[in-house]
Order: sequence, then structure tokens, then C-alpha cells
Amino acid sequence: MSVLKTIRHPADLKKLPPEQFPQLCEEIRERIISVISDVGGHLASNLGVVELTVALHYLLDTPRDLIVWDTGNQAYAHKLLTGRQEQFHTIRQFGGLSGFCKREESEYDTFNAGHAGTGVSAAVGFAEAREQRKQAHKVVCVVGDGALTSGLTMEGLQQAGGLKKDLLVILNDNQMSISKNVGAISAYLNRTITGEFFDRIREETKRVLGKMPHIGEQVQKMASRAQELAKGLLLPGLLFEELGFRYVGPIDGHKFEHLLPTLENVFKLDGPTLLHVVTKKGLGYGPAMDDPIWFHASSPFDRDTGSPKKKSGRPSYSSVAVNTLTGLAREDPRIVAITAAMSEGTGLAAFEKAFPERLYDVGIAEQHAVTFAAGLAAQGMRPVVPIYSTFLQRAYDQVVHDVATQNLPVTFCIDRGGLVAEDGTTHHGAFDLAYLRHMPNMVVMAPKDENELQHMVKSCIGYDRPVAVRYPRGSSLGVDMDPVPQALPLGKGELLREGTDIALAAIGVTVHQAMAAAGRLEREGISAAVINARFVKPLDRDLVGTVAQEVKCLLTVEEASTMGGFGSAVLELLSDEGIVNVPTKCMGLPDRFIEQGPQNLLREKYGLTADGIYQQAKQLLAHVSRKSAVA
Ligand SMILES: Cc1ncc(C[n+]2csc(CCOP(=O)(O)OP(=O)(O)O)c2C)c(N)n1
Repeated sequence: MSVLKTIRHPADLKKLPPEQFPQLCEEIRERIISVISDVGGHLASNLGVVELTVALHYLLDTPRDLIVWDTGNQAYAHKLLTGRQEQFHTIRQFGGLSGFCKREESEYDTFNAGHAGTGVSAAVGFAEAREQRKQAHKVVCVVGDGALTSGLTMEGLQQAGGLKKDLLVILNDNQMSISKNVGAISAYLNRTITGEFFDRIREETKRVLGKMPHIGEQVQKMASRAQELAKGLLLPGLLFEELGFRYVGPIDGHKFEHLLPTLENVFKLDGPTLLHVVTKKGLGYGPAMDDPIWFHASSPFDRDTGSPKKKSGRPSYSSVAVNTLTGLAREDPRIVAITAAMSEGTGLAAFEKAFPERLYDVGIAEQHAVTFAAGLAAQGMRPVVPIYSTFLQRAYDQVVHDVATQNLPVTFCIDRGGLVAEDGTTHHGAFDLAYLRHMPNMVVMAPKDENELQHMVKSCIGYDRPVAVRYPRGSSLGVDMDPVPQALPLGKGELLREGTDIALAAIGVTVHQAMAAAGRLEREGISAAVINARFVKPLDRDLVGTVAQEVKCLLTVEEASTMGGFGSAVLELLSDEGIVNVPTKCMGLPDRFIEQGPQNLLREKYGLTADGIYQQAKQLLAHVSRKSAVA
């Protein structure tokens, strides 16, 4: 008899005797493993918080009491306990449940997320709204030790500690970000868990006291006892206490006999409290415990072995970019690489193997990553920042203020530019062309394939100014690679096909689709030029301007938001140059947030395929011939 099936919402959980919780947790894990092995997802983080989730929904009165899941990638058990069991198999798929928390999806999802580090700030907002509105409910934020490294979390904690309003922050410490967690705070948490910090102080004190004359064994013993007392008073939560939080823990996040009474007690407290809960990523599934990095966000896998179900033979764009970078770093000792907790996803783990001392993982700290790179560049280094398009959004001001205004030679390898699939709305790289193009000094380019990508990465270092090269998620096209990367002339596009009826001006991955569309048009007797723009900025004004005047109409194509991106750049050029007689249409992502779904399906939906371009070209040509018939 399934226990999980009897829980339609948290009220049902409250009727369950806690003796049945272990069985419930086993069933939740089983459900998560079976669905995620089929569709892929954030397995390891979710398996680690099952007991914590059950305990929270058992003791709190949700949705009146508010739980904020930072990042939201660990909320699968929460979804299963809050009325979404039937749809759970649709998670992360087109039209299905989100892989993160989503207010539109459930009243139990209090705040939308996907990017790390927003939870505490939102929870402080919730707590303050409660005070303003004279309400009385609990506000609880569950934040990972990885997200704790983000500046935003620190900003939230420091405001909360100052406000002194009732707020519970649960630090879910599994010692992992996606990779092993990094930095001084992570080291501090580890010492807290192991007690190593305290032991070191005690040993040091003994050593110093022992050396002092007239201090005998007895005094040493007394000192040890005093230290023992101090342990409870001062450690392990000193850092949080200093920030104005009451610190409780660390406790074992998998034992209900620890979780339930501790939570019950902390819920009785008033004011900012931080409960330190230690959990194990991947608990309950051997392969995920052995390899929590791959299972942080895995593709579908074989349940028995844990191996991925399908592997692409072709290298990913990320690996082409990083391999090129690694080759360049062999020749140029000024090159260093920086990641904000994404060394696996960006492919930088390979760079780290070759140059361990030249890779900096700064934690989930994109803003710092960019200004740190600016500092390195100002002192003659050539820093390269491989970063997902969506996460660079967080460092917009750092790119403007710290890199662009000083014209510093920082290279941004912008990964996951365009549609990213299952992670959906919060993760599509839709806005980068627009948010980088308007920055003075910035070079923005996007390759049509992996061969051009290696040339662009090589070019970045030589341009000696801020450069962004933007490439898509996933496997490359499988084109032949030139043996040696060559620098490309700055601001020069290429004319791939000549034509007189229509020009298809494309950038990035859409270039190949534009070529295919042009081939189809040609078979119908329509002559289509194809421009591979390569540079969004500086745009090849000669090439685009000249071709535009040789055709009847112009279609721009990009896998990015059309507002402010490549198409806008072309329209501005036409306007600047007074080229007013060429009807022009811009294809790209519309002015709305794009949903989750397989890349190909979304490309079809938004017309960014060879067929979509062909259809638009036909429509535009029909419009032009109607207009000329009227004239
Ligand atoms: C701003 C931002 N940068 C990077 C990421 C990618 N990312 C997703 S989860 C994660 C690690 C989170 O670790 P932690 O907060 O400890 O949570 P856990 O998954 O271990 O529960 C990272 C780096 C992100 N979601 N948001």
C-alpha cells in the first residue's frame, strides 16, 4: 500500500504517523529516480532534501506559512507533496511541470526561481510584507551551501540580521555546489561540521600554554575545559551570530529524530534564525552519491547502471571553446580562466586539468567573477570568463562599469546562448546580444559552427578589448575543423551566397538554417543571398549595406530576442544609411518569456528552422510583389 499516493496535499501528511515517514521518503525517492531517469533533471540535490521537505510540510501550515526554495532545483519532493503527483512525470518537458518553483503552477510555490541566491532576499521581503500587513505566519527559506557563496544571499542575510524580524533560514549544507563547493565560507562550514576549527584552536592553545613557564599540566587541563565550554558558546555558528542570526545546528538532515524536535523548537523562536542542516547529495541512489556532479542535472539515464541513455558523438560547443582556450593558454601565460561555479557545464574542467593554477572557481558569484577578471586584465593578464548567457545577466553592471568603460581585454565565452531546453524560462540565453550590443567598446560575435567558434576564441585574445563570443548549448554540427585556429578580421562578416530577390542575414546557429532555406528558395527560382554576419558589433556595415541595396527585401535571423539584438542592429544601419526602400523583417525570439521544451521543438515553434525561414521569406516576397503590383 503506497503511502505517497495518500498524500494529496500537506494536510494529509499531518494525519500520517511519523513512524511512516521513512517509508514515505523511500517512495518519494523511488518516484523521483524513476521519473528523472526517464526525462532527466536535478536528481542529486532532490534526493538530498526528502526528509527535510517532509518535516517542513508536516510541521508548517503551508501554504499559509511560506517556504522559499532558493534556486528551486531541489523542490521535487515539495512538488510531490503539494498536489502534483499526477503531473510529476511531465517535469521539465514542453507543457509540463517546471523543474523549478513556479507561482503559476501552485499556490505552494511562493517565488519563481532558477538562478541561485535569490531565496533569502525574497524571504526577507515576505517577512517584511507580513509585518506591514499585520499578518502572522512563518517564513522559511531553504538555501544551499552553494547559493550561500553568492553576494545576493549575503546581502539578504545582512538586511535580515539588521531588521530582526522573524525569519528562518535553513542552510542545506551538502558541501556541494554543482562541483565541490569552494571558498572561505565553504571551508568555514566544513570546519563547523567537523569541529576541526575548534580542535585546532585547542591544540594551539595547549601548545602555547605548554611552552609558557610556570604553567603546569593542571592549568592546561583547565584551559582545555574552558575551550570545551567555549565550543558551545562561540562555535560553530559565529559567522551567522555576528550577522544578527541565532544559529542552531549543525543537525543531521536525514534523521527525523533530529529534524522534527529541532524544527519544532526553532519555529517557537522569534527573530532571524539560521538552522544548519547537513545532508548528502544523491542519498538513496548509489550512482548519484558516487557522482553527484553528473547527477546534479543529468540527462536521462539507465536506472540500473546510472549511465547516460544517449551520448552524442560530436563535441559540444562548450568543449570546442575550452579546448581552443586551453591550446591558446599553452602559448600565452597571460591567459587565465574564471568560472562562477560552472566548471563542469562550461567545459572548464578540461582547462583545469591542463592548468590547475590558472582556473579560478569563484563560487556562485557572477558579479565578482567579472570585476575580478577586470582587475586581472587591468594588470596585464588576459582573463577569459566562460559563463552561461543567462547567468551573465546578473553581472550586467560589472560588464559595463568595470570592463567596458575601461576598455579592458576581458573575454566572455558566452555559453548557452539561445534556447536551452528543459530548464526553460529562467535559463534561455535570449537577451545577451541585446544587453551587450549597446555597450561602447564591446565586441559581440557568434559563430555559425564549431570551426568558426575556434577562430573566434582565438580572435578574442588578439582584439585586446572587451569581447563576447556567444555559442549555443549542445552538440556542435560536426563540420570539419581547421587544424589551427585563425584570428578573424574584426567586424567582417562573410557572404555565403549571392542573390538578387531576397537577402537572409543571419548570425550564429541560424546561419546553417538560412543556407538550407536559401537552397529551397533557389529550387523554386528565387534567388536568395545569405550573409553570415559573424559580428553583431561591430556590424559589417559595408557588407550588409551593399547586399541590402541589391535585393528586393531583407530578412534577419537570430536565436535571440529580436528587441535590441542583431536584427535591431541591421535596422539601425539601414536607417543610418538612408536605405529606406528595402522591406525588412526581423526573425528571432519574441517579446515574451520562452517556455521549457526541447530545443528543436522550440525552434520550430518560433520559426527558427530552415522551414520557418523559408516560410517567412516567401511571405515577405509576396508582400513585396503585392506592393509593387499596387504601385
Ligand atoms: C546565478 C546562478 N549561477 C549559477 C547557477 C547554476 N547552478 C544551479 S544549482 C547550482 C549549485 C547550487 O548549489 P547549492 O546552493 O548548494 O544547492 P544544492 O543544489 O546543492 O541543493 C549552480 C551553480 C544558477 N542556477 N544561478
